[in-house]
Amino acid sequence: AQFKPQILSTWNHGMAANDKAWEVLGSGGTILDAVEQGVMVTENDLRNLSVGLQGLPDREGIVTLDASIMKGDGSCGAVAFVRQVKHPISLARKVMEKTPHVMIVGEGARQFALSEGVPMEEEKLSPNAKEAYNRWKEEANYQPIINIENHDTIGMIGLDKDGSMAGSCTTSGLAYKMHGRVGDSPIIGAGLFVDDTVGAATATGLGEEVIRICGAFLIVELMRQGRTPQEACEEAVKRAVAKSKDLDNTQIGFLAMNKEGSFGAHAIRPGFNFAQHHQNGSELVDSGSWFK
Ligand code: SD4
Repeated sequence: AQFKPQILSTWNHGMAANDKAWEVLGSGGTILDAVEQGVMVTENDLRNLSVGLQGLPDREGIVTLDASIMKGDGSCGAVAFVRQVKHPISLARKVMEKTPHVMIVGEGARQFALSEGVPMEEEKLSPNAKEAYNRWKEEANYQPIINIENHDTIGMIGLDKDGSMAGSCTTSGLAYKMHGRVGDSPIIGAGLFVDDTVGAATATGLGEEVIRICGAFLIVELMRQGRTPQEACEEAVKRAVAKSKDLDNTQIGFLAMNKEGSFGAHAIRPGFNFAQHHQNGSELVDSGSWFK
């Protein structure tokens, strides 16, 4: 069968990431290479304060990163609560390909990164992150904030012309989180899930609320049962709204596609968008939402 290649990723920084992923696919890379190298663009983007080492720190002023990667055949890898690693997505891929494990966290993940010789950086807040952190310290009483405007994790899902699928998700997590806090992004089935007999899904927003409902897995299972990607995302949002512990302060966005190349997205509140790249070009699409 002939499949329609497509790359989707969360938020407008997904446009640049998708361009890269598309280029990788076009030059003979696998779909796994595409979703890895695509989000590496965002991990390198100094303007993004929610992905990569330039992201906002935890409440101790330390940047800790989470990432996961998954192939449609069920292979997956993740790192969480890792410091100093420039490309957590590549480290997640190494966990998948070079270890018998799925997830390595914290100092163990940093040690693994050192042993693999991946690019690392001295710990130092980026100028933007430092300024924001100092402002937060003055005002926040050490309380993690749940800023519904301030989510820009990248989750990317893709399909190639042979019907292979893969996904990636990478983040510095919630700004000013407690030290050691891990969100949904590195948790397979929460922030990311891919099964290339069915489809793929990824999530952004308040990770606690995504984990609670196994968001990405839920969406893929709903698609397996016959829902369209759009219906599946809407059902997952409904579920998240019903189970939310703090609906007034929660934003979540889900993004999904199935093997036929149909796609969908939905969020709790307005403002979520995603980038789409397919054979006819690329665009930024606004999702619908539970609250209007
Ligand atoms: C987390 N889901 O750590 C991430 C945050 C996020 O855009 O999506 N930020 O909970």
